Amino acid sequence: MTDLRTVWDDPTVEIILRSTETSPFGRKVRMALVALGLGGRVRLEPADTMAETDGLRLQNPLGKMPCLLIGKEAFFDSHVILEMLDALAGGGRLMPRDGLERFRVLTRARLADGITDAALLATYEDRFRTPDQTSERWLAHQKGKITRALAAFESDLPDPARAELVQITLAAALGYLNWRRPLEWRETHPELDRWLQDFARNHPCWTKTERTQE
Ligand SMILES: N[C@@H](CCC(=O)N[C@@H](CS)C(=O)NCC(=O)O)C(=O)O
Repeated sequence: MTDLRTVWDDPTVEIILRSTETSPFGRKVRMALVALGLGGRVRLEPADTMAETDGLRLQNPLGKMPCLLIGKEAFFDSHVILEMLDALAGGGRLMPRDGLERFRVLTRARLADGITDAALLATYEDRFRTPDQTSERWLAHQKGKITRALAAFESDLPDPARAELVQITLAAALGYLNWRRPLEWRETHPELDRWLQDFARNHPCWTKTERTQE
């Protein structure tokens, strides 16, 4: 069996993260790399998910980023990559190693991912449909998911002093909401808004992964 650490430490193996700076799922990976001190090993190579000629579609047949290339091998999606980074950091750094708490954390992280998924679908509705094709019903359906998930986090906030799986995933989701604005959430969820400010203040992984382009 190939040892992950051995491959990661092999300087002849190139490690590339296919992601734009603007991808919220890519930002999860970039935040985790910074939080775990693993970023130096990885080169960021933007991907164009709309371009047929972009090698991303060969690397990940779904054509989605982020996609982590270790030599010629591709690993996706963001959750799998965060599991890999946690393992590289010795395990138990981003998520509990085992026990019921592990599955609680994984579920909370999927809830936060669901905010981003719904926000992306709302964004794509704009991008892929002409104004007369836009389904307000579909947009309301996605906004309902976001609103319910935000309420769940507002009433049970993760510890902002830690940069672990749930916090990183939630911060990436909220950052994306702040950018794309499928709905206004900050005034209606003041605790969560404060939570993001605390997280941002506490962890350089937030500022170091802010997008430098629109
Ligand atoms: N579940 C995936 C979602 C990835 C995803 O949806 N990425 C978006 C960009 S943030 C994408 O590549 N969209 C292009 C497409 O769906 O064709 C993950 O966690 O990595």
